[in-house]
Amino acid sequence: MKNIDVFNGDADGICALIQLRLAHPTDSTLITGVKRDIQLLKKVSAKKGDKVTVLDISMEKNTNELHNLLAAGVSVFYVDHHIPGEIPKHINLEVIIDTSPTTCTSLLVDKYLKGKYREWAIVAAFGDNMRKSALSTAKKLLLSTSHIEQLKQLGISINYNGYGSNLDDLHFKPDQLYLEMVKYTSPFDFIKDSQSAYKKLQTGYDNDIALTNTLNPETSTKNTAIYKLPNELWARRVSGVFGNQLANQYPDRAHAILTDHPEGGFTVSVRAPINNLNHAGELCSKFPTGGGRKGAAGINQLPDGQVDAFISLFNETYLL
Ligand SMILES: [Mn+2]
Repeated sequence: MKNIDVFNGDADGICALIQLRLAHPTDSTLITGVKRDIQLLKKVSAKKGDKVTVLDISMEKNTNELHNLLAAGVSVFYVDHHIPGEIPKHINLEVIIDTSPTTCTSLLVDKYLKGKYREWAIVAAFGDNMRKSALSTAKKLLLSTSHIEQLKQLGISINYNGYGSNLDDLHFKPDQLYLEMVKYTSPFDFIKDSQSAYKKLQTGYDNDIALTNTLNPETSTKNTAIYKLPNELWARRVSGVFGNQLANQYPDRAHAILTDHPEGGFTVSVRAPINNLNHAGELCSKFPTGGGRKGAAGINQLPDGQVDAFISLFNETYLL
């Protein structure tokens, strides 16, 4: 019997698996990718009796492969917070899915494990830019403001590390980062350890985010702003966290960040206004390679010819 862990390469996916594997250590095959590489079940080869754990990737985008695994006699444990589509009913499928905009996969795992590795769940909630949920969870642990700030910085930098067109854009491959961090039962030990990956992660984030200071929106209204980022490595890496930063800075405004896609067109990140976490997933799902959650979503490759259509739909959606 083989264990296969399939997880999104962002903070939420990685911290969800850290919690599960600290609680239930086991040898497993790791399958992950850049944050936008979500059709991960395609990469799974499993047979009857194997156990696949799936974290923080949309079931809707993996539905055929999920059906195939179940039909082959594989057991699947699925935890996620993206719009799932139709959830199959199967004796070998255990599902924890909650699409509420105030929860993320790591918070769902935290609940499942009854708070056993809660600090890692807080890191993830900050990574997914769910500040309110992160803070209310941190309150339960009676953490000091400066400790909360450390978990927040870590969450933001792990999330930052997941962005890029391909694995070569990233400072750390997500599976490497997972293996490095799962050695620490507490994220504070990872942060404190001068030999850990933390410093490189933090420096990379600081450098890239500093470069966004000079950017101006391509278009903006009272309710929306659209940024186009230059076709550079730093811009591909920082696009997601830059969107979160704008969302936090202008909580009543919706944001879209467009970066050049290497094969043409654009990669799009959408952030709903923090004060109205709605419609982002729906909006992006109207485009063939789009999807996501109510508060945060994206389009993997928006063809040049559909940019205008996207911009008008985006403005229409959030002018309401
Ligand atoms: Mn997530």
